[in-house]
Amino acid sequence: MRKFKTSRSAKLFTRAQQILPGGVDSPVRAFKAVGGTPLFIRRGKGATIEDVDGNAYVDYVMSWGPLIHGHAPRGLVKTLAAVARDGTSFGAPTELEVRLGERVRALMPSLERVRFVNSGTEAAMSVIRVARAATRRDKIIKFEGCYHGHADPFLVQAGSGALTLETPNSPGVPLAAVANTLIATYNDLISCERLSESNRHEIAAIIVEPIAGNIGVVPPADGFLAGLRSICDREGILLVFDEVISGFRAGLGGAQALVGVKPDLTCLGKIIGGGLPVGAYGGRADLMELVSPAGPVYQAGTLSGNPLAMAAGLWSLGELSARLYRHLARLGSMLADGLATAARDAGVAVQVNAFGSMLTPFFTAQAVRDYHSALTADTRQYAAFFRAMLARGIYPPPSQFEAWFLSGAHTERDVRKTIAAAKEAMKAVSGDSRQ
Ligand code: KE4
Repeated sequence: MRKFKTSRSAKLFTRAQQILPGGVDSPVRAFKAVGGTPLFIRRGKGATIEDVDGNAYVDYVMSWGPLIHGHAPRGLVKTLAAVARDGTSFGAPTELEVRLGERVRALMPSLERVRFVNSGTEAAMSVIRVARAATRRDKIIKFEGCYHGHADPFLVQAGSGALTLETPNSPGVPLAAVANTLIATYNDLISCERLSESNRHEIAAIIVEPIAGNIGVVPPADGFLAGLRSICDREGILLVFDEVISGFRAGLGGAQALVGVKPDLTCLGKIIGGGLPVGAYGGRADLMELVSPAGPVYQAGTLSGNPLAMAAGLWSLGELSARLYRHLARLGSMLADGLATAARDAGVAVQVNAFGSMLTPFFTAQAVRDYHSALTADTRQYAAFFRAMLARGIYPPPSQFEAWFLSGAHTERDVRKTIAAAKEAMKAVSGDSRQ
């Protein structure tokens, strides 16, 4: 294990903290949950990133999910250069957004209409507005540990960085803003039934990550999503799938195609922008036709449908193939098995949850199937494991409650290198625990 020099990152982090709160533009990047100085990244290529000190790492953050084809694929860079030569934004409609909308609908037919925005947060906050307008109801059900961006109504028992930094409920969110947000337990239909019965005719929507990624990876239990569909059908509630992570990650039609449950509305992001700022929401035409200017539900955005993001999304979706998903599934299970074996051989209690090319090693002996079981994970052990992996040239998510992502650019060699590093890192964790 060679000692990585990180003095340039350290200097930049000191400077960054004088202008950016916490020295970053998104909290989870600050390494607060894992210790040490965040690495400032100079470039990425394929499955590898390089920090400003020239150290290279096999990357499993992959920008938190968008880069299903890896960093800076040649075709994407070429496409962006060509589009940029004609202008970066017009504040006017372009053919690119029409084509991307048509491509999304072809792959995910439940999105009969779609609106592009600039982030998953915007997509989720807008889709709830549509659901409330359509049903004339105010309440929503979300699940503990699921994360739908940082808009006020969702910052209740939120996952991802909010959970990582122990602020699942954020100051600054007025009680009134979350008074209509009901909290259920992921993979627990009874908790949803109870809420729908005690709030009959008051709930506009149930919003769920069909494959939870922000608790860390927690796949849906058999029947869970179909059960939500039945509750919604019975109670006149709209079912919203937040597929910002799972959309096109889990398969060509997203989680909804894999599980065979059709939501009324869907949020998308990440992969449909190929690493550029993007979000989208869409679904049944009768609902989406409520959105201004077709209908009265107002939502707008200066850079919505931005030509560069649309072109990046078209390129990314155009490169999706059955062959890619087979590659991702194979490497995903190879990595999941390798991490589990490394932990077991080192005597460290780890549960590896995986779904295709996304996975999370939870440092706990308990099976992780929801927020509370995820909270049994030893975050100190994860932090020690993270640091030991970084020291061996592997860059996992700097949080126990996030997903590791593979890409088409990852190779068997990368995964073997990662497993070899994990074998040593798990021994380091086990050694620490014995002290
Ligand atoms: P953004 O506003 O960050 O584009 O998307 C919010 C969002 C909505 N829905 C789901 C299911 C999401 O996972 C996200 C954002 N994901 C996190 C990572 N788990 C973003 C990383 C970050 O906050 O820096």
